[in-house]
Amino acid sequence: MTEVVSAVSSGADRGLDVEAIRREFPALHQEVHPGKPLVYLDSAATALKPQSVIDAVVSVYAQDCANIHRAVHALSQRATARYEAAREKVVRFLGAESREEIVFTSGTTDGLNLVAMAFANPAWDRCLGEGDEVLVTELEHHSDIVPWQLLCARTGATLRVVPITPAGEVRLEDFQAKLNEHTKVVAFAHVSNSLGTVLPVKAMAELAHQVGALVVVDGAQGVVHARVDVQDLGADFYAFSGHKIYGPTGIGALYGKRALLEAMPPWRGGGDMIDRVSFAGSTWNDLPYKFEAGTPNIAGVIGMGAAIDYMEGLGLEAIAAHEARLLAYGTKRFAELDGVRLIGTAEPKAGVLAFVMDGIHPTDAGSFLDADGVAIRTGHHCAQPVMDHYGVTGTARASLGVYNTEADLDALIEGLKKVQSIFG
Ligand code: C6P
Repeated sequence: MTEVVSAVSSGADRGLDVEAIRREFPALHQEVHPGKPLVYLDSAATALKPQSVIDAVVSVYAQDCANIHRAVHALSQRATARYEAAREKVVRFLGAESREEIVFTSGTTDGLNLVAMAFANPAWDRCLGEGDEVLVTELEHHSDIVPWQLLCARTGATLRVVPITPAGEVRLEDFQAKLNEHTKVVAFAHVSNSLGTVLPVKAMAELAHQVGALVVVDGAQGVVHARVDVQDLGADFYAFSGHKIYGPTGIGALYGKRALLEAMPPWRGGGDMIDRVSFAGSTWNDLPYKFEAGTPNIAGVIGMGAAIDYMEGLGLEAIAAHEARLLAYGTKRFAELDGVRLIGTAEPKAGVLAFVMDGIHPTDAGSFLDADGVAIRTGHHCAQPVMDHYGVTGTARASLGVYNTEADLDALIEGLKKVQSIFG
């Protein structure tokens, strides 16, 4: 924690001391090829981990290695206390009302599937049927499309899609035009991973609630780029992943309004989620354990708690301001390049710079950049409908994290110039 605070300068704008931050991320300090130090511009795929997160995970296995909620011995008590303390951190991080509203999952995908499958369960009075509609937007990640397709296939409900504009925005009038009394669920990203678009979540939630629909927000990219307050946003459900917020992979959390989670049937059965089991039938544990069947990712939860401490130590507003500055700088530098088109120019936008190059396949661009140590992602970014919208099979995507600098973006631009010269 002391280290984290030291990475915040004492300036009035709480600007970040990025050099101090960089020292906290061991993965940054390597040559990926001889003489080529890593320039990491792929944080939207997964963020690098600070030493405090790594230490938290290691300490679980090194000292507090026990199962939780099960034993009276000291190790189990310590592990349980750390696990539940992490839940309190998520409550605060998302602005939830209580710990009952935070379910640990394996990530955003898992959380979205949990919610979608509840709408297919006849044990819930909100179970969908023929004539009901689920509304998503055209910019969704596959994790926020396919679970809803599976739901519709099971229930006979219809999936409808809000189109995006050429800039990659979701206009409120287009969203409203798709809402009607049959809309039972709307699901959309807080921030698009393939375009960077920040969606007007609060206004969309208000419109959806006017027709009685529930609002499910895919927060995988949202929690990284701004302070989230699920109550203010009006989200009924909000899912995110630990690995995007500088925490471990394979862990995440789902926020759900308490009354909804109370009424929803459990998704998976197993240990810890029950109250009483007999062959005559079983009853369920209290929230949130009803949705946490089996031994969870204990070290992951505790590591994610450390990641929240890390981000809050730096200041979520300071992180957002740093990324906004870098995004503006990167966007300006891209304008220098002929034959390169940014895909996704929404207002407002988060730290994603996706692009296509005339006559150069994104994978080739990515490979040549990698040879210079510059890590970006290429492909469809698990958002094939977005690629269809722009008539491309894929894009190259640079995405920003708290440890990035102007120099990283300069390395990207110089690398792209070199790629262009190689391809003539
Ligand atoms: N996007 C990217 O490179 P999981 O895999 O469950 O942690 O997160 C899925 C997911 C859902 N929604 C959005 C908006 C996302 O960005 C992601 C993950 C990564 O863009 C990996 S595909």
